[in-house]
Amino acid sequence: MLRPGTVILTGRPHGVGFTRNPPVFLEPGDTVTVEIDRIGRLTNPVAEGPAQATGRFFGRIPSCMVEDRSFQSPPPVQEHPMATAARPSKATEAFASGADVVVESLVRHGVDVIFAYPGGASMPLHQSLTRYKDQIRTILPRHEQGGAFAAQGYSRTTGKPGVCMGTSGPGALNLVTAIADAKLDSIPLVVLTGQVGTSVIGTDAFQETPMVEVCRGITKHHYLVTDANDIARVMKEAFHIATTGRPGPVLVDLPKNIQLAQIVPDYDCEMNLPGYKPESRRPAPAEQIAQVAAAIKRAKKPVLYVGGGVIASDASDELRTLVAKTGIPVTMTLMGLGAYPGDDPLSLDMLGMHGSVYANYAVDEADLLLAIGVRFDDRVTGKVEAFAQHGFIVHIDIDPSEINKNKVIHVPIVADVKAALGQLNRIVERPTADLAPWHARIAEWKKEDPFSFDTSYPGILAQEAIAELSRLTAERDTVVAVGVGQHQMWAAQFFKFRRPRTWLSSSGLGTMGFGLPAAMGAKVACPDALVFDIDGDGSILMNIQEFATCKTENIPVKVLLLNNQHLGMVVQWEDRFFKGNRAHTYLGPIDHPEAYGQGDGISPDSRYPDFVAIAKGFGWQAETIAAKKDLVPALERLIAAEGPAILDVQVPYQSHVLPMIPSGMTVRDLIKK
Ligand SMILES: Cc1ncc(C[n+]2csc(CCOP(=O)(O)OP(=O)(O)O)c2C)c(N)n1
Ligand SMILES: [Mg+2]
Repeated sequence: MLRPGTVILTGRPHGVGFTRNPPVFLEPGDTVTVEIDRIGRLTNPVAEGPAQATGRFFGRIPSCMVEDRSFQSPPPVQEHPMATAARPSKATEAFASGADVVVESLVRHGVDVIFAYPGGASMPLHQSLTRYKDQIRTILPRHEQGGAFAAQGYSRTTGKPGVCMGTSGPGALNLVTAIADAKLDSIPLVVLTGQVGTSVIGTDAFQETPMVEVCRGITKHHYLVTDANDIARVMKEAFHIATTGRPGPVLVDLPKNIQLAQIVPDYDCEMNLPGYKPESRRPAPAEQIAQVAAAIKRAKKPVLYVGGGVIASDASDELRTLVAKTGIPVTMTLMGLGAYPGDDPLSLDMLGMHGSVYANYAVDEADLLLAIGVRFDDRVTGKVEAFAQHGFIVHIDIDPSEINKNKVIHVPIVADVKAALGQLNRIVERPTADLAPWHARIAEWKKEDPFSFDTSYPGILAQEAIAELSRLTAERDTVVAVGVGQHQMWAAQFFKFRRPRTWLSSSGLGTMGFGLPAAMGAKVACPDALVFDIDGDGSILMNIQEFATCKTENIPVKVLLLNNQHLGMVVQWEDRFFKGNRAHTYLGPIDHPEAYGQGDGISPDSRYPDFVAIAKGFGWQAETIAAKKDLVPALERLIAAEGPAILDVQVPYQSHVLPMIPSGMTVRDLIKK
C-alpha cells in the first residue's frame, strides 16, 4: 500500500540489502519501506518481512513505485513503527531520485544549458534542475518547438549536443518537428520528455502520447525508461549515440514515477549497445586513399563538393589544407556553407537548385567530383542521373547508408571525414595537368553570372540588405540563423561565411520558424558573438513567442526581417509554375486585392502585422525602414543595439531567387532571369 512520503520497493531485489555484519541480503518478495525527505531523497530504509533490517542500503533496486505527493508536502510524521529507530546518517547518501540521476548525468556529460518547458509529468526533473542551477542554466522557452530549435542553435554553433525537454503529451509533441529537423541535418540532440507513470502507460491517461512510437522514424535512437536503475546507463548511451558516427537526435522518455523513484545510481555503468558500431576515427583503407590521390593526380577539371559532414567532423582545416595542396575549387551545399571561406577565390559558393551558375556548371563539367560529407540531396542534384555525369566520383561519408544511395560512386569511402582528409593530405600531390585553364574557365563563368540583383531598384531589395549586413559585420565574430524561404536562399547567396558553425539553416527539413529560436540558442552558446536571425515575415511568426525568451533571459539576438508581406518562396513558384495565381500566400487581410494577386502594391499603411509594435510589446528595440538611404544607418543601429533588436525591412515580393534549376531538372534547364 502506498502512502504519501513513502516509497515501497518491490520486485526481485537481487544483490540488494543492508550493510550489516554480515550483510543482510533481500530476497524476492521482501519489501523495503523508506521515507522521502523534502528534497526527494530516500531516508530511513527499513526492510520488512523475514529480512527485517535497517540502516545503510546497498545495491540497485530493480523496480519501485512512488507516491509523488511527497514533493509538495513535508513527509508525514513517521507512521511506521520501525522507521522511528535511530538511523546512521550515511544511509541517505547513496540514494538519489530518478530525476536527480537524469540531471546529474547531464552535468557529467558536460551539459551547461537546457531549454525546458515544464508540465505535470516533468515537474520532478524541473525541481531537480533547481538544485543544479549552479551547473546547468535552465532556459524557459515560450514554446517547446522554440526550445528544441534553440538546443539545435546551441549544438550547431558549438558542436556539442543540444539538450531540451518538454512534458508529456502536448509538450512532447511540440518537440517533434525540431527532432525530425535535427535528424535530417544530423544535429546531435538529447531530448528529454516527461511521460505518464508506467502503471498507466497505454491507458490513454491524461497527457499521454506514445513518444517512442511517434518518434520512431525521426530519431537516431529513442528510449522509454521503465526502470529507474536504467537511467544512468540510458543517459550515457543517449549522449554516446547522439554524438558518435553520424550525429543525430536521441529521445529519452521518462515516466513520472521513474523520475520520483529512489535508487542508488551507478554512473560508471557499462553501456549496453551491442548492435551500435559507429565508424570511429579509425583510418580509411589506405588503398582507397591512394586511389583518391591518384584520381586527383590525373584530373584536369576536379571539383570538391562538400557538405555538413565536413562541419560535423570538424574537418574544415583539413579541407583547407587539401585545397591549398591541390588547387581544387570548392562548392558547398546549404549545410556546408562556412566549411570553406566564401570569400576565397577557389570558393564556388553554393551549388544546387539556387546555387551559383558557376558551381553548377563546374560540377557538370568536372572530370573528378570529390564528394565529402554530403548526401546527394535532390535539391543539389536535380535529375540525379544527369548530375556530375562526366566525372569520376569519390564519396567520403561516415554513414555507410549514404554510399551509393542516390548515385553510384566510383570510390566509396566509409570514414570519418576529418580522419580521411588527414590521411589524404599526407600523400596527395597537385594534379599533373596545370589547373590554370580550369580556373580560368570558372573565373569566366563567375564573371558572366555572379550572384546579382538589380542595383537600380529604388527601394531596398532583400539581397542588398543581406549583402550590406555581410559587409558591415565582416570583421566581427558573427553567426547567422535563418528562417525558410527566399530570404534563406538569399542569405546563403549573399552573406559571406568564412568559418564553420556560423551559418544555421534548417536545410533538410526546411522548417519555417527555425531562425529566431536557433539564433537564441546560438547566442546562449556564444555570448560574445554577434548573432543574427535573418528571417521572413511568414517564418518569424511561427516562433515569434521566443521574443519573450530573448528579452526575459537576456539573450540579445538581432533580427533582420525581410518583410515582403508574402510567403515569398511559394509566390515565386506560383509565378513560375502556376501562372501567378495567388493561393493563400499573401499574409495581409484577405479582403486586400493582393490576396488574389490583383493589387498594385502594398502601401505603407496596409502592411500587416505591425512587427515594430509587436517587438516593442515584448520589450525589444525595433524600427522599420523602406528607403534605400536608411538601410546602412539602420543596420548599424541594429548591430550596435545592446539588447534584442529587430529591423523590419520593407522589401518587394516580386523578386525571384535566381538562378534556379527547377525541381528534378538539370543544369541545362537553369533559369538565370
Ligand atoms: C513549417 C513550414 N510550413 C510550410 C513551409 C513551406 N514554405 C516554404 S518557404 C515558405 C514561405 C516562407 O515565407 P517567409 O518566411 O515570409 O519567407 P520569404 O520566402 O517570403 O522570404 C513556405 C510556406 C515550410 N517550409 N515550413
Ligand atoms: Mg515573406
